[in-house]
Amino acid sequence: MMLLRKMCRTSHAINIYRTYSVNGGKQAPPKILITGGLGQLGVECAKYLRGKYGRENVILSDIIKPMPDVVKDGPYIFADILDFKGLQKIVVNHRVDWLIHFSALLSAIGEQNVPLAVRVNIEGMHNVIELAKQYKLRIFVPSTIGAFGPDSPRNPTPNITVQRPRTIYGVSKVHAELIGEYYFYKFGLDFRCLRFPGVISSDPPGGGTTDYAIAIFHDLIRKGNYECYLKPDTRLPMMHVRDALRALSEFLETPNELLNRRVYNVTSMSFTPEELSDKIAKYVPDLKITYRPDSRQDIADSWPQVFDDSEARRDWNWKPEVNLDNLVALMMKEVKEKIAANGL
Ligand code: AKB
Repeated sequence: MMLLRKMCRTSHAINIYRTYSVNGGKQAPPKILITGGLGQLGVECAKYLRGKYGRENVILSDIIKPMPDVVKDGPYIFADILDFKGLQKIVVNHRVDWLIHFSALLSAIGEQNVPLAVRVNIEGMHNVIELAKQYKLRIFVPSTIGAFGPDSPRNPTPNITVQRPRTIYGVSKVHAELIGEYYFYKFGLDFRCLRFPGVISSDPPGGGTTDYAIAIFHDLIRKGNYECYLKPDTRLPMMHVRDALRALSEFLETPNELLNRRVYNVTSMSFTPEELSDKIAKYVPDLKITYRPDSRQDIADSWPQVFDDSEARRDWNWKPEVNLDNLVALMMKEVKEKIAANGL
């Protein structure tokens, strides 16, 4: 049985105000609300956490009408992160304890609609952080390698360094990191944040710069060729979704007293489009890759190449499991299954 201590650390005092006991203990497992549930991570995250805490304890939410298989998996509700009262109602009615806030426009799509990115990524963050403070929720917000910029050291990029991103996505994520830390120190909010590298899953890409590493599998499996929007030698940190969800879950369960920070870098590997396609060639021998760099190249050139996650390894034992070889094997299998199931 694992005891999860939720501590309230204010600028004046430290006091424990809630203890969770999961995996069959005396107290109930946390009730978890996931926002932006139909983005890249939501559905898989809900599956993962339902396996741990029970089907009914993880509520997936979004403003989009879900496919029938999403609803079959467990509770799904409408939640608009720009509607504060609506969010209050959900937290009260469903007795939410933990909030996982995935709603965000990613880097490339954010550049195409800056006002919308400001609303969703910044105003939305204001709502959920205030909500978490009011109802004493543990709140997880993902950040990203995109929270760094051309002035940051790129190889490796440490946990604490210069952050001057040049995308609205990056600016909104630095804002999220800072306001979360501020609420932790000022109000004792249990804010937790991981800076993810490019997360690779079989779901089709969703407007990110690292998404070539997803699209390449879909196109090569379906057509045998892929036109890459990044140069062949563009090195970026990456992680399979399985590692990303395990990192999120282990981090959320870590007792507060072990955390020296509220924001940690995590990663699994770094590779270039050329290195990735060389590995895929073992499965698709006559593949054809062409390169036509576009505006996403400038974004990638301002991001970390190798991410230093030594602080996460030290403080809460983070250890990736999926390397480049496993990643390619997993993706070949998972994308083929997805295409067969959905005809994507
Ligand atoms: C993106 O490319 O925008 C995201 C990210 C690295 O945060 N995948």
